[in-house]
Formats: sequence, structure tokens, C-alpha cells
Amino acid sequence: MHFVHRPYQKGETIAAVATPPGEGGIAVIRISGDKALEVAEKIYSGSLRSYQSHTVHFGRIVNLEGEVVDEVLIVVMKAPRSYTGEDTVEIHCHGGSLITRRVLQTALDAGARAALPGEFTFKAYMNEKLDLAQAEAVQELIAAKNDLALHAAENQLQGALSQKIESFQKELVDIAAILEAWVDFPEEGLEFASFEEVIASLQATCKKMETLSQTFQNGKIVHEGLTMCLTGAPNVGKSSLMNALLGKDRAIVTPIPGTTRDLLEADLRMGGLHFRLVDTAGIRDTEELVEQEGIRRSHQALQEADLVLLVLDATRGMEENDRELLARIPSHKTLVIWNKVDLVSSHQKPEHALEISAKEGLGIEKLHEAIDRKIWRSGPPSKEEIVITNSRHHQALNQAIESVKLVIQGLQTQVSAEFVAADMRRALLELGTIIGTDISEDILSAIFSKFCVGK
Ligand SMILES: Nc1nc2c(ncn2[C@@H]2O[C@H](COP(=O)(O)OP(=O)(O)O)[C@@H](O)[C@H]2O)c(=O)[nH]1
Ligand SMILES: [Mg+2]
Repeated sequence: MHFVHRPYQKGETIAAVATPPGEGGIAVIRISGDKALEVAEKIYSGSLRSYQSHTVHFGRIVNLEGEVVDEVLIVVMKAPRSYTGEDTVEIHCHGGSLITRRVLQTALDAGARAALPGEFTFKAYMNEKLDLAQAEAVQELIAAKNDLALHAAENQLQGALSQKIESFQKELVDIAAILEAWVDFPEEGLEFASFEEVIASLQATCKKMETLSQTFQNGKIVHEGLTMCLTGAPNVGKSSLMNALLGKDRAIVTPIPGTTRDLLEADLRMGGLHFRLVDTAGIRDTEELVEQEGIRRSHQALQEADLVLLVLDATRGMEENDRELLARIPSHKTLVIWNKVDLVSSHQKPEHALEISAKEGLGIEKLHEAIDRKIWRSGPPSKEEIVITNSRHHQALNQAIESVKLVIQGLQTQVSAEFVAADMRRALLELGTIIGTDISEDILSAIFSKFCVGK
């Protein structure tokens, strides 16, 4: 669905169902804006405006024709002590889809406007209850599918990312002030700070920004999960390993080489992460047309995978084809698996290869650990670590880094001060877009339109 831009307006009174569609014990209808109390009073049996802020009351919703729509609990939260920073009323009605829609319609009839996607959070942002990165964290908190994603969103909502970005801004602004002093008072310029000092502190800030930017790799894993591909010669036990990892008979296993000819995919949850597991046709030279196409797809899947498990047959050892394959896949994403150890007594296994028996389920636990180590090259993010999870933030941060590098270069090669100043401004602007201090209306509506209605 494409979101038609219509400016979100501060103050305007909006209403939406804040709970998910479908049947439930209760549903919550949220009304926010300058006229929230007025609208709610029109449709509510009690004298709402006399209620103290942050109190809950029992009453009835009555439509403009005077018919009772539902018995409800109503919560009044007066500005500025609400999520949006405006007067807010929440109506807890019965959770049927029809009754919920009727209560909402009654609020709309009484003068509220149907809320746009994310408009409550937009109001919170406009009223400075949250900055932009925090507002985006609300969405990520709701969408979080694992503990790591949840921690990252919580940290971001608490303002940890924003503080970090602000600290970069502060450091750059301090340096910008020195640069300006140099331009304005070229004679005494060096009294403010030495040239080397300025370059050193720019480099230090740049380094910190790069460290933050690199966390995006982990952020992506946490959010989107990984694709893990099984490869190797025919009959080495790829499909058996697929089944062992999944804990069920997903792939067909036979002693006949060339059994798997198409890509076979399955979802796997492991260590809190989401994996797309891909079983492939065994790699070999073949005249068989279907198998050839299968092998072509295998190669493609290997390219696209985040992680590759190269399976070797312990009874056959490492063969020429395996060596070729191993040389072709980048080592940082490859784990070598020494399968069928139940059949051999003496091991001629390559160094680093992991011993397993897919058939007997031996070594699978160790394999899990090895996968974990491979994914988090420098350990999984800790609960407190600030991780960039949003590609918009990642892009803006990288642009800022590029601009800071240009500033450093400019100073070192003594380009004109205006150019250096322009690059510095660009860096600050890019950082500003992350927390929403410098952002266009179009980008704002693009961000909030991805939210759900009622949030
Ligand atoms: N003994 C033993 N046999 C295995 C093991 N893994 C796979 N096999 C057998 O090897 C044959 C080929 O297995 P399959 O998973 O279809 O291999 P693929 O062609 O690589 O997918 C089947 O007969 C499996 O039962 C294992 O760990 N131990
Ligand atoms: Mg197979």
C-alpha cells in the first residue's frame, strides 16, 4: 500500500483502534488531540472533564442517537503527561471486531479524525516526547522477534543511540568552532588549538562513528536473520544434516546420489535467531539436465548465503571436487563438516572440520556452537550494547563519516576553509537526520507511514 502524503498536524484530534484486529477480551480505542476530552465527553455517560488525569472510570459509550454502544473503562491522561504529549483518552471496550469498529465510529462521528499510520507516535515526536530514533524504536520494539532485537529496541527507545549521536555532534561542533576561529582570526588561530590536535580529535570522533556503524552487521543479523546453505558432493549427507538441524524429516534422504535436485528451504530458529536453511543438489559433473540446473542453482545459493556448511563424507575423505568448492566460497562464511563419523574408526579429517553424524545426531550441539561463533565474529551484542539496526540510520551515519573524512583530508591538503566548513555542516546534518533535528517532511511521512494505525 502506498501512503498518500497528507501532513500530520499537531493538535488535531485523532482516533484509532490501538489493539490488533480480531477478537479479544478487550480492545483499546485511543483518542488524542486538543479536543480529545470534548470528543470523549460527547459519547461517554459520565462527566469526563471532571476526572483527574491518569484515573480509570467505568461507564458507557453512547452514540449521537443516544443508543448505548458498549460498557467500557475509560482512562483520561491530560497533556502533557501522555504518550503523545496531548490530551489523550483511552477507551477499553469489549474486544469484538464489530463492537470495536462501532466505538471507533462513534468517536469519529463526535468529531475525531481517523488517525494515519503512526500518527500517535508522530505527535509524540512533534511534541518532543521522543526524538526520531526513539520514535522508530517504538516500531522496532513492537516488531521484535527475539531477545536481541528487543534489547536493541529498548536501548534505542531509552535514548542510548540518540545520546551517542548527540555526543558525536557535540564533538564535531566543538571542532567546527575552532575551525571558524581560524577563518575569522587567521593570525592568532593557532592559539585556539594546534593543527595536529584538531586532526587527532576529528580522527578520534570518526573512529567512534565507524565503530558504531560496524554494529549494523550484527543489527541486521538480529533483525533479518541469516541464510545458511548446505553444500558438498552428492550423498555426503546434506539432506540428512538438514533434517537433523530441523529435528524433522523435511528433506528426502536416500543412498542414491543426486536425490536432491532442487533447492529446498526451511525456517529454523536457533539461539534466538532466525535462519533460512537451504539444502542443495550435490555438486558433481553430470549429463543429466535437471540435475545440471539444480547444480547451477546450488552455486547461486552459495553466493547469496550468509553462511555455508560444506559437508564432507568421512568414509571418502576430502576429494578434488571438495577442494575446488572450498576454494570458491569465502572462508569467513564457511564451516567444514566431517559427516558420517559413526562409520569410521580412524579419522583423516581436515583441520577445523567438525565431526558429526547426521544420521545418529552426533555432534549437532557442537555444530550449533560453531555456527554461533562464526556469526558473531566478535561475540554477540551484549544487552547494553548500542547496535544500529535501522538502515536509514546506517546510511546517514556512513554519510557523516564520509564527510568527516573529507574534512580531515581538506585540512591536511589545506583546501579552502569554505569547503572544509561545508563538509563539516554536511556531517552534522546527516547526524541530525538520525535523531530528527534536520529532516524533511517527506522523509518524516515516509518513516511514520510504515507504522501501524493506532501506534
Ligand atoms: N551412517 C551414516 N549414514 C549417513 C549419515 N548421513 C547421511 N547418511 C546416509 O548417506 C546417504 C545419503 O544421505 P543424504 O542426506 O541423502 O545425502 P545428500 O545427497 O548429501 O543429501 C543416505 O543413505 C543417508 O542415510 C551419517 O551420519 N551416518
Ligand atoms: Mg540431498
